[in-house]
Amino acid sequence: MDNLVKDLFEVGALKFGTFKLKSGIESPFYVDLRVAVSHPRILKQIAAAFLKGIREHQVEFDLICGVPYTALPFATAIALEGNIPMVMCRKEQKDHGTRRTVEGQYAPGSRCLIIEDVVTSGSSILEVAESLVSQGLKVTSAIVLLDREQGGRDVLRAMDIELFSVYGITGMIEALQNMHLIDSLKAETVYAFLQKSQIIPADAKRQPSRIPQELGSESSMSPIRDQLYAISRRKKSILCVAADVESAEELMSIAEDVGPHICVLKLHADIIRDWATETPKRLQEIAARHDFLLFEDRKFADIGSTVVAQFGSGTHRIASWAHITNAHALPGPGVIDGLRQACESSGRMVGLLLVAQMSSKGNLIDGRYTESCLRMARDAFPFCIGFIAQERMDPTGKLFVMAPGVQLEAKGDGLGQQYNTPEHLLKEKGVDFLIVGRGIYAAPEPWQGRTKVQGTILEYPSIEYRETLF
Ligand code: S5P
Repeated sequence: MDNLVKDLFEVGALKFGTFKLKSGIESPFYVDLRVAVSHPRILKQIAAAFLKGIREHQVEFDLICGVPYTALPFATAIALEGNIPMVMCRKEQKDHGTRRTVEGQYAPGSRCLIIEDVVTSGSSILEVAESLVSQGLKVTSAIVLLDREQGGRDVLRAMDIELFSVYGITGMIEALQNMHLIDSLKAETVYAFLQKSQIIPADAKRQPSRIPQELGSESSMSPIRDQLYAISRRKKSILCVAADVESAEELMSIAEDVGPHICVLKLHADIIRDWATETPKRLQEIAARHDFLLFEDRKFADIGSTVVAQFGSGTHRIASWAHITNAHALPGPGVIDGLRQACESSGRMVGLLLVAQMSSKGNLIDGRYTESCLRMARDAFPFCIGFIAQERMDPTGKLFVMAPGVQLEAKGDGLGQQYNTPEHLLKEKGVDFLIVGRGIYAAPEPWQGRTKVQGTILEYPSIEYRETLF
């Protein structure tokens, strides 16, 4: 086994130094197993190492599937060496022909072992597992050549997938040290890095959300998401206030009142009877002064070409001022493509949230629809940055959840709205941000000499409040 580690090191598949990862984080080591395809001898060794791991762990399965792209040749080599049937999972769904996402022949209910090259968060394995399961296969385990030991195993376990590994990074570092290929200083730097870059073990639905500790550590490819997280940390706020009022003056007045306490102000521009050209400018000025983002809750739900116009033109010209907007996934990915195109034309970046669940009683969204939203949102990251939903969606935490239907008392409004308490949504459901409308701007009592809005808002949890709670 050590021969393989040595060979990987020598062909540059394992590098030590300072490397900027896609996420922006600097890592003291870099793993690039793609180079293995240029060395048939190494590819053969990799297949043998996987087969040994599979035997040793007594993994039970009927067929294998590699995570595209790097693990595809690995899976092929394992299939050949071990005489094991294989299926292939598409990274992109074809939009012609069979529309299958899994290629190959298999009996429904067959157990599929996922093959991966490197695991960090486990999200790539989860995506493949979702495709396989949607096509009638069972997925209960995955095996990886190198586990970076940053918490991916726990993420997968929370989703009922057992992860086996041929190497853990710690064992690999020890082997390299024993062969005098790296010195102890390098090894220590890697250990220190691993310690500080753990992904929160996510029991997907029940863990408290990641905002307090993690939002800072993980820079993303989405400037809007980064901006939101930065505001959230600066102001210790997880609140989005929904200002569903009918006049521009009322809207401005709520924005001024809640401004210091929120990270997002959500509005329905089409409710405002006197919307004017300067309304968005005034909102932008208040948002900049109080440091919050503007979220137009337009819930786009039409074909791509129509949403291009709805988003960019018309009375509200949403793409020209909103920081965040949302859409239903119902029309398919075209709705996202349309919104993205309108953004590109306007030259402004807007973050999109998909409505994956609703708070209203009797809504028609079911589990399969929500799963499809998750897939669509992942495909659309970093344009799509999260969800409107009632519970945590993405166990890796890359896509956040804003939950509406929040009041201090869990009841309804007589028109189908169902309220949950902040504690329930944060603690039990693991959502990231709370959307509160009437619970704040229509609260009954003024409080200690403040306006009703200012008084009530302080009763909702901040990041600090939540840290003491959990
Ligand atoms: O499922 C949903 C999705 C949304 S965006 N349920 C909701 O209530 N909303 C919005 O959140 C709704 O349009 C309203 O603006 C806000 C909730 O307001 P509240 O007054 O009931 O807190």
